[in-house]
Amino acid sequence: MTRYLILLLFPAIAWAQKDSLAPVSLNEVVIISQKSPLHKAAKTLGSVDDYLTGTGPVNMIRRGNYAWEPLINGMSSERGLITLDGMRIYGACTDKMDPVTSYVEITNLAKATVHSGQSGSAGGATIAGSIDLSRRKTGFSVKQSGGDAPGETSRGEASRGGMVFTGFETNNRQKIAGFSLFHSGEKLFADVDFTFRDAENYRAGGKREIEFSPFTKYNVSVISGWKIAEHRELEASLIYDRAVHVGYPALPMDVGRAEALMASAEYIRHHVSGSVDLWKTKLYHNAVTHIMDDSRRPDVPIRMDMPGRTRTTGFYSLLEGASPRHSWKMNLSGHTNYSLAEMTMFSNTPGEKEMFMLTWPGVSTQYLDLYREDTFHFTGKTAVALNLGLAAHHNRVGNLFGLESLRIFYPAMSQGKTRTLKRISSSVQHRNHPLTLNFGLAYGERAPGVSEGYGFYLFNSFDRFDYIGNPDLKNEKSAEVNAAASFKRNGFSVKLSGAYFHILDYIIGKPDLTLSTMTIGASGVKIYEQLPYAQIMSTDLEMSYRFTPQWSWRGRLSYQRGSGKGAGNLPLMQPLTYVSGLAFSTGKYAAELTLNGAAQQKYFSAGFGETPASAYRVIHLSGTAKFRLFQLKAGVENLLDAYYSTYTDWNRIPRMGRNVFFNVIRSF
Ligand SMILES: [Cu+2]
Repeated sequence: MTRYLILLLFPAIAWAQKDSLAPVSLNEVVIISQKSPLHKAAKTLGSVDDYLTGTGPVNMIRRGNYAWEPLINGMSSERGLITLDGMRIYGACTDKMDPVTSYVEITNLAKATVHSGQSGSAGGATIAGSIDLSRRKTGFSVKQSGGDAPGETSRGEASRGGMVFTGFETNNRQKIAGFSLFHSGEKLFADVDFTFRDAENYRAGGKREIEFSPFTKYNVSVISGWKIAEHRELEASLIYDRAVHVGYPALPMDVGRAEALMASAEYIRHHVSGSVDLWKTKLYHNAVTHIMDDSRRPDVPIRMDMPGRTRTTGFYSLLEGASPRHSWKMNLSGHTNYSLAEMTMFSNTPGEKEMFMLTWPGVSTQYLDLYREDTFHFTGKTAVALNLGLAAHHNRVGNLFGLESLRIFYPAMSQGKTRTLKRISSSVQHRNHPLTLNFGLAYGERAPGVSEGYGFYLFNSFDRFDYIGNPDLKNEKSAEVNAAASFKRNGFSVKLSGAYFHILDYIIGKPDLTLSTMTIGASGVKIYEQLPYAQIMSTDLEMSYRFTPQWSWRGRLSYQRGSGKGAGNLPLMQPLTYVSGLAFSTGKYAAELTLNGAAQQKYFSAGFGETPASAYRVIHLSGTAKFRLFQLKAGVENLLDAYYSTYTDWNRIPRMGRNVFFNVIRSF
């Protein structure tokens, strides 16, 4: 039990403890399921964003207190990949106010798996890496021992249960409430959950109120499985998420409504043949609506409405097999997406006509992908993994008005464009207890995102430029080297890891002085262009030590550096950041004292509007107690009420000041 607990307390080192047929890639797993509230020193009822912050190479860009944008290895969403059980979802905001992670709740998820670089390309082309969110499900109950399907419990007969939870946070008066219920039978299982959150404006250090920072969120999900026959299952999942009145204090606009409906159906077969263990085929559809406006802002030069929406339909079919010395995976996947965003500007002069533009001109994306992964176990100690992927990518501007608008800048532009995207990666792992060494080489490509290719006057409030897409962009290509070494003995563990990306035809906005702005007050217009190359280095040192069965310490140092040929430093690169936490836990009680901080940011991108983020230090304190009827988690974040902002805070908007929180969970 204690060993299990420690494992969950330090998800960062959990990868080293898997059995010898585990994948060679350096993935990191965050356990999100609320079933074991002692598992993490952070808030049990924290947001998905709270859970993802600081997991492996993931950091979160903050534009307010809601819907943070994951950065993987210092690269923002166009270069990364976020999937929900393999499902692709496109955010519907031209300003990245709705990353995929904002449309799920902690009750929907069991875990999040973070892959760095090409090791995360099983779900499609990526450069930075991927985050795969896994649905939480109770699964079937099994009579015979040795259940073989993932997600199955070892319960003997049908069972029912659930939990109710509630939470409160003093700083922004956030109220959290919800429940989850499950039924688990031999032939049928079902999980239902609901979560509600409502928060007012938060206060930065010194009780300074940050205006336009409230949010309200509702989320409901259902997942159910039916065992058609031995080793054959059908599974269906539905998530509906709705956020209203979400404030983005770092941006000039807020969100009236952000809504997503995500549905999928899956056929799963185990023990297909002697060499094939698993065959899964999924069909899915999701629809995202994002209603952005400035109706709540008192003083704006011009009123704007900017709604956006995306629709995505897709599938995947995955085969997995293993023999004693070889395991493999093959995935055929595809999706089609439609993205449309518009902007209407209402003049303050009476009688003057409003102006209408398509900021995403009805762009459709068709994507088909074949992926193969092989892991060879040469000896008990050495394993080699090889991944290959090939994708066809097609974009088409569906709206003629939008196409004509873009043709003002690109008269010869055709309506559609097809690309092929290749990727390959190899890695070697050598385990010789207590030491594990990893080394990998990889190459990958990505297509420009919808904004980069076809965006029309998208205002970036960080550098205050209007951005125009470029349909002639070439694929961005990344060559990657990664290495890790870890040592683990007698309760002590240390892991040093690093990745280096050499990115060719790096896509970035560059000022075009001949163009005039659309947004009032904008500094100019930037067109997406490509640098010959850019370089990003990401490093991480993690340590933990268990002094006694009750007391343990963990520490972490992270650092990133990025620069582009002819463009100086890249934006959003992590200065030296540290975490040091002292934890105490018994089966019944747990407590942790954490110090988080960073040195001053030395290398920043003035061209992107960055100013050097200052050094800071914050202390958090939390505790958990397990009673007979319920579990209580309480704590104080930012104990000393520091006023600070970090390199991921958009426009250097300050973070939350002192915050006392309570989480109560009752399982039954
Ligand atoms: Cu938006």
